[in-house]
Amino acid sequence: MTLIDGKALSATIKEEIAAEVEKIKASGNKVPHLAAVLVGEDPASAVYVRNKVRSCEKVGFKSTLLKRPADITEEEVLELVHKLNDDDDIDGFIVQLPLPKHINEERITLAIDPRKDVDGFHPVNVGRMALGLPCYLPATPFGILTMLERYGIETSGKHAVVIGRSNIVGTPMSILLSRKSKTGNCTVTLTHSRTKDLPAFAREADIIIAAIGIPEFVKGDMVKEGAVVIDVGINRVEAPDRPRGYKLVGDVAFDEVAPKCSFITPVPGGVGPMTVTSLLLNTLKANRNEVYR
Ligand code: L34
Repeated sequence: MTLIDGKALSATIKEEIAAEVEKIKASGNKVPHLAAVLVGEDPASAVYVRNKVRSCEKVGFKSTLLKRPADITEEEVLELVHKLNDDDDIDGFIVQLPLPKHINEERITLAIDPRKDVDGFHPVNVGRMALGLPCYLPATPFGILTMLERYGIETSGKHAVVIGRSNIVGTPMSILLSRKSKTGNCTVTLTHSRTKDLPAFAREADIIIAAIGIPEFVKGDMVKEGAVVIDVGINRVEAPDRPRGYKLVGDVAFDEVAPKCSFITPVPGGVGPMTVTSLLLNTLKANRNEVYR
């Protein structure tokens, strides 16, 4: 069993990005600038955005964090988005999700200029992704593809079972793995909460992408010997003995599943850091106008 070290891989890619930033500087061009909008006090979102800002600093990007209170109106968020769209110094920006319930996430996402949508959440980027056109790939699926590629994991002809159909992970992952491309060419089964006998599908998988948001949902008896298991879940479960009062648990029952796997990602230190690094890669693309020319 090989543990896919997302933290270490992410550090390696950040060094590569930092080297690119040095080249950009040396040629007298503007360094990449990422802005992040964080609304409200969701503690997990605060951690994720902090990791994004720190990673920008690490690679030499400029970053701007726009923190707003939970009671901000939808109109005010839209105004902020328009400002960021129009700000020539900013190459790309994200609005961290989830947003408070009174704000329509769809409306906010649609307001983002696709050219600055480094999350790849705007329908223009989602459509381009589905057609295999140049686009910003959503960061989590992008990070997963990068892990598969860098660990030399063959995907062509494999049966991938995606568990969960969210807009930001399950759905794009199923499309990307099935595409005719380097880390694609899989036969994909997309399973979800209404799937009948989901474990039977999981047992047939060469590659499992667990992104259903239920702690330790994937048990040992749901995994075939030699399978590749990518755990996208980051669930906070109460743990009074831990300093923070909680621990992070994936969507995979790691201790049961790991011994059966050829490759598996841990939580934390797996997909999470790769999500952050992929956002940096998208911002670099934005800075270079690689997607929209
Ligand atoms: N707009 N909203 C927008 N873009 C995104 O790409 C995200 N996502 C998801 C939630 N909402 C979003 C993230 O940023 C999930 N996500 C994310 C980012 C970073 C990490 C996990 C999820 C991460 O850094 N995880 C670390 C430690 C987490 C911790 O200590 O709590 C890990 O090792 O998994």
